[in-house]
This record gives sequence, C-alpha cells and structure tokens, in this order.
Amino acid sequence: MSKELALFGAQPEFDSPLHVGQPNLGDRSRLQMRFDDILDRAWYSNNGIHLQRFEEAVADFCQVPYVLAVTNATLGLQIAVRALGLTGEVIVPSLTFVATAHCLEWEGVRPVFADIGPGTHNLDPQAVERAITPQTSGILPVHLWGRPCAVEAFEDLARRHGLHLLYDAAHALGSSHAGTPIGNFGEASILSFHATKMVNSFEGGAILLRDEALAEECRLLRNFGFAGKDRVISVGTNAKMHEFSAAMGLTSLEAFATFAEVNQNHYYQYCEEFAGLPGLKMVEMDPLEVPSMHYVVAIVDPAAGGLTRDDLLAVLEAENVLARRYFYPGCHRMAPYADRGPWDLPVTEDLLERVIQFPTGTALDSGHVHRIGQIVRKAFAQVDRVRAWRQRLEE
Ligand code: T4K
Repeated sequence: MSKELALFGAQPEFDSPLHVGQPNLGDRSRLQMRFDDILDRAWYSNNGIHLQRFEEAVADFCQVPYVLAVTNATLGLQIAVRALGLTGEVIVPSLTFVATAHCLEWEGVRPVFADIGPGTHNLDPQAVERAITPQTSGILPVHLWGRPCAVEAFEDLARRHGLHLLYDAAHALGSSHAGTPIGNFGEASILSFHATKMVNSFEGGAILLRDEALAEECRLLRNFGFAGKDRVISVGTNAKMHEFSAAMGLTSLEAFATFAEVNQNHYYQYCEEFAGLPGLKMVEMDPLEVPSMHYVVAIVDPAAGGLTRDDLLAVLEAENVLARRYFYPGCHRMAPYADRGPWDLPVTEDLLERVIQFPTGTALDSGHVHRIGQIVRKAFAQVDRVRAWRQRLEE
C-alpha cells in the first residue's frame, strides 16, 4: 500500500494496459489446424464445414433448434427485426450498446426507450407497458451483463398486447433463466461473438430461433434472398460468417468452461478485494444463471464513499487499468435519439453516472486483480486528495 497513486505522478502500476474485453483465445494449435484445413479445402465462406460445425455446436450449447451464424450481432438483430416484420415503434432500454437501438433505426423502426430496474439493470416490464402506444410492434429487451431479463413478464406483455418479442442476447452466451437456456425465450435471441466477448469469432454473432419458418426467413435474409442456385425469391443482405471466423468461434466455444472458471474466480476475488468499501458495490452475478461472468460490474456511490465513478476511472486509467463506463452516456443521449426526447429514464440516468466495469478474462491473473483492488483501496483512502487533484485537472 506504500506506493503513491500514478494520478499524483508516480509510475503506473502496470506497464501495459489492462482492458475490459481483451480477447480470450482457446487452444491455439487447434485453431491453427482449423485454419490450415480451411486453406487446404479452399472453401472460405458460404456454408462451409466449419460454419456448419459452429452452428451445430452453438445449437447444442444453447439447446435451441435453429442457429444462424452471422457476421456480427448488429446484422443479426437487423435480420431478425426485418424477418419479424417490425414496424412503427419498438421498446428498448437505453443502458445498452447503441447497436440495440441502431438495428431498429436502420430498418426504419423507431426505438422507444423505457426505464430499467435499479437492481436488475434490465428493462422494467411496468415501464415497458407504460411506453406501449398504438404504433408499438415489439419489445427488444437486452440481457445486460448476461443477466436474464424478466422473461415471463415480457412474454405476458407481448401476448396481452399482441407484440413481437426478441432479445438482444449479445452478452448472454451460456446464460439461463430457471434452468432454461436464454435462446429459448421470445421469437429470436441474438448473440455476439465480437472479439471482446468471452467467446469470440473475431467478429460474429448468431440468431437463435425456435420456429422453422422464421429461421428459413432469416436464412434467406442472411444470403441475398437465395433459395437455391440462381434462385432469388426475396430481398436479402450479406451477413454470412466466413470459415475463419467459424473456426475461431468453434475453438473459443470449446474453451467456454475454462474461460468461465477464470472469470468466476476473478469475480469472487474482486468481491473480496472491494469488501467493506462503502463507496463501491459489486453487481451480483449468479454463476448458475450467468456462468460466463463476462463483465465485472460495480456501482459507485459518491454519497457513501466520496469518489465519483469518473474519479475512480481516472485513478485507474493513470495506473494503466482501462476500466469502462458502459454504456455512457446512454443511447437516448446519442444521435439521432437525443433530439426525440425528453426521455423519462431516471433509473437509467442514475446508473449511467455510477456504473463501472473492471478488466477480467484470461489476460489477467489473480495478482492483477489483487493489484487493481489495492489501487481502488488506496483511492478510497485519500478521497479528498483525489477529488482535489481531479478538480485541478478539470480547471
Ligand atoms: N448489443 C449489445 C448489448 C452489445 O453489447 C453489442 C456489442 C451489440 C449488441 C452488437 O454486437 P456486435 O455487432 O459488435 O457483434 C465493444 C464491441 O465492439 C461491441 O461488440 C460490444 N457490444 C461492446 C460492449 O464493446 P467498444 O466500442 O467498447 O470497443 P473497443 O474497441 O473500445 O474495445 C473494448 C476494449 O477491448 C478496449 O479497451 C480494447 C480491448 N480490445 C478490443 C479489441 C477489438 C482488445 O484488447 N482487443 C481487440 O481486438 O465496443
């Protein structure tokens, strides 16, 4: 505890940056064998063998009948929005990556932001019900941080109001609710396999579906509307995942249990490192519901601990710990949605000022987590000095 904080001019604790979202890599030699296999076969895209294996592996892992791998989750969402025929307005949270809103806007559908629960960070079903208008055609909740939404309440709402229901499950690979894997709720769920996700395919995503006809529609949309050689029966885009991504996704998915164990260990260690700090509270993760524990999320309470979330980010950044404030400033404050306000989102706006994510994943070991814990403790031990320093920098 003796070393001075780097914020005050000392050497940073870490020589190179620690990121939230540093990629995990599974078995490198297996991946290289798969790459060689792709090169040997000279089959790089368009429903190759690795894509088929990856889709089967995801379907098996998520226990859903239909999986379509796509180039990224954003295009997966757009395809699902179009396949479901969403129009008018769709209700979404604002505390999410902007793709949740943009996938609608891109398809000519207006995202309408409803507030979230203070403990769940997920869409509040009552706020969603209040936001329903005659123009509403669907609900698009996000399983934020991989924690499942109030799926029963949303199914009930969708049924009572005749609305479509699809989930942004970008964070939720491996998550389940009451024992049911997350892809089995609503009409479609979309995963992300972006490089920063626990399981990655460099870039990538997947649409999980239970209905064969809807899966077929999404399949057409993913591949220019081709229903066979030389036969196009509808408009479509190109959202096909290529073989190298599928090989990476497969290799990464095979290591899920290892990644999950690492993340769970980090999560529990962070809980211990931060124990007793009045200004910092870890967001609870249930390993049975969210085995990936892909995000380590905490809430900063300036009234209790004296530091703001952004004070803490500045302290950490000076030490080369690149913690994040996902998803500041919130979609409702971004273009083009900000101009459509005012939005009534008190819980969202409060959390956007106080939520913080810490580095995790295989790039870190328990020593890193301990040193991050020490930095945070040091910051809380000299609140007045940190505040004064930050104010001076801002002037
Ligand atoms: N819905 C939700 C709820 C989402 O969170 C996302 C994506 C989507 C939909 C859309 O999914 P995709 O269409 O992307 O499949 C990143 C990702 O780009 C994005 O995929 C992800 N959510 C979001 C939460 O995080 P940024 O803008 O924070 O990325 P960036 O470049 O700042 O990277 C994050 C950290 O990871 C950095 O500190 C650096 C590190 N990093 C990043 C990359 C790409 C590495 O160490 N290596 C790398 O290769 O959005």
